Amino acid sequence: MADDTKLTRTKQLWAQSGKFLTGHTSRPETERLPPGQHLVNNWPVLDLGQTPNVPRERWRLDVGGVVDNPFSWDWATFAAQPQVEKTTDIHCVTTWSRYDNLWEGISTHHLIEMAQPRPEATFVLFTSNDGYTTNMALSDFASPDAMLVHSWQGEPLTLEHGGPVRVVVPHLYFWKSAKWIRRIDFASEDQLGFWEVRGYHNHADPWLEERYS
Ligand SMILES: Nc1nc2c(c(=O)[nH]1)N[C@H]1C(S)=C(S)[C@@H](COP(=O)(O)O)O[C@H]1N2
Ligand SMILES: [Mo]
Repeated sequence: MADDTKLTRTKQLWAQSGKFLTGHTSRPETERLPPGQHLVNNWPVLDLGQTPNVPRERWRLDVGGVVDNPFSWDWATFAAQPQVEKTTDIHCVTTWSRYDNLWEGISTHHLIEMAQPRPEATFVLFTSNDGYTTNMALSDFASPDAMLVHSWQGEPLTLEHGGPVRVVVPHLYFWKSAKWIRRIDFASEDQLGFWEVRGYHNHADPWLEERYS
């Protein structure tokens, strides 16, 4: 189609992902806790038990797959991208939720605009420095609240929570938010990640209790 320019494609993606924003912001405070969840004030640590210690000086992020502009960022290049701050809630499938987490980093909108995914790119696979993987639809990754973060509550993200840089996709259960992110691949086909092949739900919407498949 003549109007299938890169700009049109990107705009369509934003329009698709706008539905998440609408659902989120219109929810009243009394309905803030998803079904089956309880509120915590601490921030539990959950992972496979392998904490990869990659300092900022040696950190790299590779972005590739079916994109027009694959790239590899070091820390300085990542830090030079437009920075945003957002406050969002965490919902873990193990039933704890934590409100009002202040994140600082880059929006996934910006990363997607830099990478220029091709029209056939409809899925994203995340690979982390501990070998962990997780997957989602590109429309979920493009949610307006989704970020790659380096700071939490104004302090550098600690190693145990995925520092130097982790993914945060707050409208999905937290296992979809990869700690210690190493690479992001855009793909035309869905590839299940670590927990998704072990029976966790492929989509993971806490409001629909999409815990296990
Ligand atoms: N790289 C990596 N990312 C990961 C995990 C992991 O084991 N490795 N665990 C996931 C799970 S199951 C959860 S609940 C959250 C926990 O993040 P937190 O330890 O910062 O609370 O990280 C997710 N991201
Ligand atoms: Mo989890």
